[in-house]
Amino acid sequence: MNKIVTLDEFIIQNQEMHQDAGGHLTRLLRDIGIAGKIINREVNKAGLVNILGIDGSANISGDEVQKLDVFSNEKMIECLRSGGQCCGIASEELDEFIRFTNKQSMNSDYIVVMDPLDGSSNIDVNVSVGTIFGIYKRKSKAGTKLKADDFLQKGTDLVASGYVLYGTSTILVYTTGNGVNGFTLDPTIGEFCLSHPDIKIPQRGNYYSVNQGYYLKFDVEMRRFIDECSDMNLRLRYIGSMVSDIHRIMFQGGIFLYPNTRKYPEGKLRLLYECNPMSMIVEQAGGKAMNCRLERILDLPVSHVHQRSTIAIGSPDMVDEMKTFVQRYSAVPV
Ligand code: P6P
Repeated sequence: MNKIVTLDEFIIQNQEMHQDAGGHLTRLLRDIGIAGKIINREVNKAGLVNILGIDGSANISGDEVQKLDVFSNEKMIECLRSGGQCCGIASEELDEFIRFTNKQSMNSDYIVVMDPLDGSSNIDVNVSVGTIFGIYKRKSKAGTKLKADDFLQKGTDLVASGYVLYGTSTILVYTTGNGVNGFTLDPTIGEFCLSHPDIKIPQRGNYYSVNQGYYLKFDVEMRRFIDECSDMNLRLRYIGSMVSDIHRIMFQGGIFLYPNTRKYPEGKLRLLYECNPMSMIVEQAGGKAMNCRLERILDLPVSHVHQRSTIAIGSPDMVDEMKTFVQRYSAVPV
C-alpha cells in the first residue's frame, strides 16, 4: 500500500519551491483546504437541510445568489481571516474587495481572489460545483491599507491558484507554479490525500465544451470552429460548471470555450477569479488559455475586480486549431 501523502504534508514538503521562506503561503494553502472541507460538508448535504433555493439577493454580476453561494463565501472569509495569512479578499460574491483588520492579517503579504462556489445554478439539481481561488502577493507595503490596485494584477503575477471540485468525490487541484497536483478528500480521515500527482493535460482530446445553445449568437469564426469539432466527431460535454468542464479536459483532453455573445460582448466569465486561476492551472499542466481575440489570458490587464473575458482553454493543439479559425474567418483582424 502506497504511503498516504496528505495535502498538508505535500505543501510542507514542497515549501522550499514556493518563493515563501516564512511558510506563510504554506499556511494560507492549508487554510483554503480547511474551507474546502467545510464547504464540501454543506454541499454534500445541501438537499437535506433546506439550504437550497434562492436567498433572493443577486451579486454584482447579476447572477441570482443561491444560499450555498453565500455560505461558501462566508466560510472562505472566516477561514482566511482566522488563519491570518492573507490581508484581503476579492470574491464573486462581494461587490468590492474586503480588507482584514486584525494585526496578523494586516501584516500578511498575500491577497486571495475567489469564486467561492462556481456553477451554483447547478446546486438544486445535484450537479458538480466548485471553488476557484488565486493567490497574489500584495503590491502595496505590508501593514499599510490594502488598495484596489493590489487586486488588479495580471494572471502572470499569480503566486498560486487552484480549485476544489465537489463532485462524485471532492478533489482539490492546485499549483504554485511548479506543476499541478490533485488531492482527493478521504472523508473517513477528513484529509485531502495526493491522488493525481503531476497532472499533464493531453495534447488533444475527443471533447469540446461550449454552450451550444448560444451557437447562433457566436461570431462566425467560433461557429466554424465548433462545426469543425462536430465534423471531427468530437463529443460535446457541457454542464454549465466551469470547474467541472475544465477538470474533465485536464485529464481527457479537449477545449472549453466561452466566446462573446450579444448578452456578454466581453464574455461571461470573470477574468480575475475564474479565467486567470484556471488558466494558470491549465498552463502549468501543459495546456493553453487565450481569449477569443487570441490574447493569452494570463497577460490580460485587469482593470476592475469583476471584469469579464472570453476564453478558449484546454489542450494546446486544440487551442492552436481554434486560433487558426479565428485568424482565417474573423471579420476583425487579429
Ligand atoms: P451559461 C456558472 O454560472 C458559470 O459562471 C461557469 O461555471 C459556467 O461555465 C458558465 O457560467 C455557464 O454559463 O451561460 O452557459 O449557463
